[in-house]
Amino acid sequence: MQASSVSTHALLCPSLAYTHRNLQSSAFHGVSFRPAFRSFSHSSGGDRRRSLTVLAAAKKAVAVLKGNSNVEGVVTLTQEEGGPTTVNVRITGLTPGLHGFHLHEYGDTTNGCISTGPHFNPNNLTHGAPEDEIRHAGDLGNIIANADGVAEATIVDNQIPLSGPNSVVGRALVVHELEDDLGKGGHELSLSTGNAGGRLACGVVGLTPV
Ligand SMILES: [Cu+2]
Ligand SMILES: [Zn+2]
Repeated sequence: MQASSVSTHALLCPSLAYTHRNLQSSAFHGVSFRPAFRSFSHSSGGDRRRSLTVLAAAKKAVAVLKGNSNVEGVVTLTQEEGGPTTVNVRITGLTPGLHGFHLHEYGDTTNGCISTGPHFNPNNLTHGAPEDEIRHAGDLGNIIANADGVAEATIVDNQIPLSGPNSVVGRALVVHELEDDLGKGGHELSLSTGNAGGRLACGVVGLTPV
């Protein structure tokens, strides 16, 4: 359990993000996955067919972030069964610089972003950096807005699956006013929120066609 919760988290630059997405849709789905599925559906080995069917399952989700300011954005999450989740972020209207970016526990925006609750934390740990072993599952670190207030990022993380007991579907993504200190700022809020300030925009993660 502990070993599997060690994070593989990577922040790729935007140009790599597009390459990655193209590779996924052309090479992965078109060539690799579907022929494998089709060939086994003709075979009589029931168990082997079932395991390959699971391998072929991919999930995709999207969150549309809005708030009480002009900060807004769209975030897509994709996951091949058993693999990490790739999060593609584009948020506009930010002040230039770093902004905390998290998955919060609830997909509830009845009272704005406040009602999304605390960071998603199924293992009951303290706040940290995405690379840390001790972190909330929802700790996705910071995104960086450029001089135009636009933040684009691709985050790859293995603690925010789109299925199973710790699925983040139905929870919410939140972008913050300030930099997340990743638990190391020494502020009284560092170990719970990273002292990332107000919630500028949020959106519920919902399934979308792959
Ligand atoms: Cu947050
Ligand atoms: Zn946290």
